[in-house]
Amino acid sequence: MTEISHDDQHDAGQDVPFRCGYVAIVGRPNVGKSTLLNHLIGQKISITSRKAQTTRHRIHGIFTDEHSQFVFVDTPGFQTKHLNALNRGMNRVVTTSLRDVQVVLYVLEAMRYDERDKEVLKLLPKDQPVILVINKIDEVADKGKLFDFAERVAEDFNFTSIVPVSAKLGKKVDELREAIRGLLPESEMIYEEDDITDRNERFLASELLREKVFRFTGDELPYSVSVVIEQFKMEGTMRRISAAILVDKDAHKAMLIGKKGEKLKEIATQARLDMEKLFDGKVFLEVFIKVRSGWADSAQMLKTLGYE
Ligand SMILES: Nc1nc2c(ncn2[C@@H]2O[C@H](COP(=O)(O)OP(=O)(O)O)[C@@H](O)[C@H]2O)c(=O)[nH]1
Ligand SMILES: [Mg+2]
Repeated sequence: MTEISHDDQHDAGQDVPFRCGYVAIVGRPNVGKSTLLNHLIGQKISITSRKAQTTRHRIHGIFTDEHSQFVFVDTPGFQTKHLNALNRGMNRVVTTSLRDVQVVLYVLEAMRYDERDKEVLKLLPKDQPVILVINKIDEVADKGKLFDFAERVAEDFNFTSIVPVSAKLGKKVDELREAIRGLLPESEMIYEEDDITDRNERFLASELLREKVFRFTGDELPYSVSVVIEQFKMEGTMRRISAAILVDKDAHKAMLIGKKGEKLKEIATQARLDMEKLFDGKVFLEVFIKVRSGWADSAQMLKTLGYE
């Protein structure tokens, strides 16, 4: 079956060679990498929030069209502070993600370029195309300032091209995809043509729930909150999911539950709606909260929770 559709594609393309490759998205936390990935592939698979440590795992987002397949690699932001076991592990994920990719997107927030961004810049390969992506241009009133900003950053690195975008509004994201396309090597597809990510539904479900925890709680709830899927099964076309949110202290548990349990209810409802959209089917979601102390500092616990 796959063979036949491949041949069809080739005929339609009139000998345009198929291109496919890995595209790493790097930058310090909060510049909008995961938001950009979701818009590049047109589906929400990578969670986003204004909190710094939202993305903890590497995830592939796949976009396939007639002539090319893009495999985007979203990474946790490079952490320069608080080097506990979780953060050290995340930095390792960033560095190893840079190996074996054909194109790098180096993402900055418009008009912000400081030491933390330069730390990331130092890690970038010199022998591969690197595109400077200036994100959040919707927040810049005077667009003329973007030129000076781009020029200043380009003094520090030989970028292949510079593309200003607004990931949140999906502005110029198509232009960015086109800028990347020509840089992909000629190659067969790596994934199936209808794959959108390398992660399974169980993983995606736990991430969507963690996103809601991040979004619906204030800064007083620490970043160490984690989610474990305890049960995931199909009942006909419905997915039945039981999830546990792990927190450090009883006080954190109380914050998550909220007055009369309203906070937890809102978190669970929003997570379920996102899951139903992504999985394109009904979801029954049950959420528990468990208190477990110190997990972000324990290498053993991190392994149990599926961190690399
Ligand atoms: N105004 C604006 N905000 C954005 C844009 N892209 C992302 N954000 C916001 O920036 C925050 C961090 O985004 P996220 O994708 O999680 O950043 P990451 O840590 O680099 O993956 C979130 O609150 C996003 O909504 C953008 O183009 N414009
Ligand atoms: Mg992210």
